[in-house]
Amino acid sequence: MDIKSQKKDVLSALGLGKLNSGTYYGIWAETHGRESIASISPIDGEETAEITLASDDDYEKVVSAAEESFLKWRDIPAPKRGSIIREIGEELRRNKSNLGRLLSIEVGKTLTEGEGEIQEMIDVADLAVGLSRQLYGLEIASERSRHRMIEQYVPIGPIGVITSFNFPASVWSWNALIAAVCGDVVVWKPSSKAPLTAAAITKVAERVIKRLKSPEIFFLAAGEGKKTGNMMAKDRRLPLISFTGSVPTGKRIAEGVAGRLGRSILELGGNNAAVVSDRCDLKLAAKGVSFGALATAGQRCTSTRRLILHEKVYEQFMDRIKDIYRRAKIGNPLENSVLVGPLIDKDAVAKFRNAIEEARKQGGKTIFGGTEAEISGFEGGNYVVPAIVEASPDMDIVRKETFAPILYVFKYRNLEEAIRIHNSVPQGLSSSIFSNDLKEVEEFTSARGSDCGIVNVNTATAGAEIGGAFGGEKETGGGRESGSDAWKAYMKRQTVTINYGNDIPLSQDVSFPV
Ligand code: UN1
Repeated sequence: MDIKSQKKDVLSALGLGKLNSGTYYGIWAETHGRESIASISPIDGEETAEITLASDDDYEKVVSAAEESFLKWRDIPAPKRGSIIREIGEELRRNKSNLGRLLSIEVGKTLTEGEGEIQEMIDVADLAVGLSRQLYGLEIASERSRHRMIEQYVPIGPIGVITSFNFPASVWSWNALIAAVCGDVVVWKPSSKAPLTAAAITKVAERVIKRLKSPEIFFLAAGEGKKTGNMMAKDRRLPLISFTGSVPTGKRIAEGVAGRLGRSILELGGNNAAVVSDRCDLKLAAKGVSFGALATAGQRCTSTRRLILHEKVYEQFMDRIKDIYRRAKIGNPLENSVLVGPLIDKDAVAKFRNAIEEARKQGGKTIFGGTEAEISGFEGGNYVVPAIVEASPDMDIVRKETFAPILYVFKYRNLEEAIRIHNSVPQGLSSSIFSNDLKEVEEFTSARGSDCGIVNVNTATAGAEIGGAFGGEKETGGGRESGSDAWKAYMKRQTVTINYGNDIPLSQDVSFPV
């Protein structure tokens, strides 16, 4: 089927049309008379459909409705909230293939990655359902007689979630589905580069909510990027803002939130490296490094951007990597044989080219790719040939995250040097070591090793499971989302002291003789 027909099919299967509303607050705002943005597929450079932008007035309606709904939603016992999320998970399961296809069309992922992202949402839904019966606090021994001291977690309010184009579905779910079982409702501002996926997901959730007559939980305000982002950052009615995106935008959002002493969860850029030791399974490492560097055409925050390679295996390993790169088919990501789809837009292609040029000026040598790719039948798409650049770790361009498939390679002699190079960038999201040497593995995963939030051994920097807490250190922003105890960030922690005696004994033996 050609891409035009696929677009048509998938839109109708998901209840979307050529013009869709980008504002949902229990009802969808009218599309008539509103400004709109187009969802342009990077596969062919053609519009798939349009979404109306949420105006200031729409935003107000969304946040007011969210405030009201929060009061109802937080009153529902958490396990019952979980059972509503379970139904949403089921509805996602039923729509997995269409949602995955729409996502691939909208952002250019391969179909397996598009569907994988919907699977990630389903996994988060399952996790959230279990969690809904496990939102536990503590009891702490009180020093005062007939006093009981407990720590409990209560819902925090309507929260704001701002997502990026590269994971337009799952990152929302890491926040939204977990926050929902915690008793929060969610105002979502999706990336202006992926608004259709957001509308489709909101529709899936809406169906379940209406069928179960639940209070509204998931709100949508697909407003103009910077403006709506800033409004949310400054909005006191949203006690928590979770932002995923670039470091500069993250700083702006964090400042806005901090200005009102709100809370933020930041998941910003990565500059992830893989250390490949001379004591590893080179075949496995080559697979891991190339998946990390090529998946989503290098547009993951977990993409492998730097390869720190032991000098003894340098030639051998590079031959393997180049061979994989040569064989990796670039093109229409809806075709099964394709491994590398397009970049999100023309601007991303320009940034890719600039980075290659900068690297050259700074002394780097491109030994593979680095050019634009023409794909016959898809001339309007944004295709590039993934690049491998021999570089030096202190080059300025290497210290920056370029959201494109560029792999910088350096040589190292001993692990200490590898770790030094590894930790020398401002970002701290994900990392990998490929080694079968216990001492090296332990060193890399110790406090003296990787300084990232995510540390992998013999597996790729990209492709984290949802069960772990996801996020990174340094300029990556310090937030944690999805698994482990990340749920605590979506709740207020309260220390509760209950005196059931007949007097008021004071702590620290303070006396107050009245
Ligand atoms: C992102 O790029 O923002 O670990 C998230 C991974 C995916 C998530 C990436 N599960 O690569």
